[in-house]
Amino acid sequence: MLTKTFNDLENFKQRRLMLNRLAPNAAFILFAGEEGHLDTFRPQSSFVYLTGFEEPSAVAVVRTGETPEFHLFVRPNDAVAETWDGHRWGLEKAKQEFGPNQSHSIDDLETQLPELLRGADKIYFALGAQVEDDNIVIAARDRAQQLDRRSGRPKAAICDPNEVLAEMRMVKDDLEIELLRESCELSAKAHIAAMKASRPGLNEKQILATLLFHFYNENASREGYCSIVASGANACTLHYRANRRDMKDGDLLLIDAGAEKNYFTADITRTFPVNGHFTEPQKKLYEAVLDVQKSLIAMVKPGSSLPELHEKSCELLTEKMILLGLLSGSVADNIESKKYQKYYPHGIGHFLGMDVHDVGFSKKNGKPHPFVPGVVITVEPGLYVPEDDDSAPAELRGLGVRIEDDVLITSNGSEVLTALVPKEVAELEAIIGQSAST
Ligand SMILES: [Mn+2]
Repeated sequence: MLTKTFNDLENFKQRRLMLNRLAPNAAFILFAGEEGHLDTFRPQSSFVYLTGFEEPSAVAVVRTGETPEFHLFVRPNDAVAETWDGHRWGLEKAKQEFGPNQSHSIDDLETQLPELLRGADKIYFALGAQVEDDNIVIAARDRAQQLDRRSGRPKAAICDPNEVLAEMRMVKDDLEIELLRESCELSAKAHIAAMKASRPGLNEKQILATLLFHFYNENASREGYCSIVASGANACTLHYRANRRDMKDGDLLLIDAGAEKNYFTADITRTFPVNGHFTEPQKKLYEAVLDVQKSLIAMVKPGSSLPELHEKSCELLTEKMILLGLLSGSVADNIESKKYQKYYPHGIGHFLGMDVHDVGFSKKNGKPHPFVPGVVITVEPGLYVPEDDDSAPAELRGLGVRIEDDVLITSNGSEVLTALVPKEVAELEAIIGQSAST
């Protein structure tokens, strides 16, 4: 049975009222999404953020203005369907439990929607996700204008809801931070367990199993994203997800995994030697990335920004690439020619929250958008040397290192929410393989 698991009604109500201030006289239309055949259902983040309702095939309409209204379209009770797919709140209970002014059957969406959109200056709806949903909303918008034709109103503009919702979701309040902290902590424990379990001869899949055991054993809802367990040269494939190679003695293992709980996800990466001992070249590369990651985390504070951090990461990593013999020439020339991208092809990080790549603005009007307290980002520099890169020192070929932590911007700096997971060489060497005999 679905329950209101992560919040009480008041929080959702406050969020809907906030829309009133940010977007007066508008209609927000949010679709929960549909249930797939084989996967577990997870409603769209902004839908849950505003409603707390967790069922598929639901639609929320929030009207702002002088008399704000909230309408919830849900699947009606159906004894047969519920025998197959489980409990539904149904119209009456949904109204009682989730506090809309009115609940409706989802079957009535097309007929009811035009009335709910009448008089709105703007309609906030994410076009382009499902063509059927697009058609329903566009037809309802046109019908609403016909109903109001005597007023001479033009058709309401359909706008991206993230113009407003990303602004809200980007800055986490105390409750959201508490939930995110919980996800980070349980993901951190799973990473530590994976380190302890690591040994040559295991398959990547077995390390994945360790991670998942600890996620679910701590009551996670699901993986926040497809976990990456990449040994040896697989670490150089940024989105490696086959996770099925036998790990060899002398390999590095890169794990990028985070659990979602209460609709907030962690995003953690660690890289360490499968057998518990860094070789000298592995250590050189690893410490280069670690050094850069620490310098960047020290820069995270109110007023700094993702573009600023990214630019600095390119500079610092390019310096390291030159020291490691991967590049020659000056830092400036290698940045100008983008040669550094061969070994550092991705961005320094992203916003984190209900989605792993959470909504938010890294720039506004072309300018870096400064962090404020409550924003959470990842800081994840990496260096990846392709196996077949003849221009790289032979000892570094086929090595990939990324180190990623989740960082909360606070009023006077930042706090690393994933600090529990070791990343110093000595700490890692002490912990890896600890439980390998059991
Ligand atoms: Mn990430």
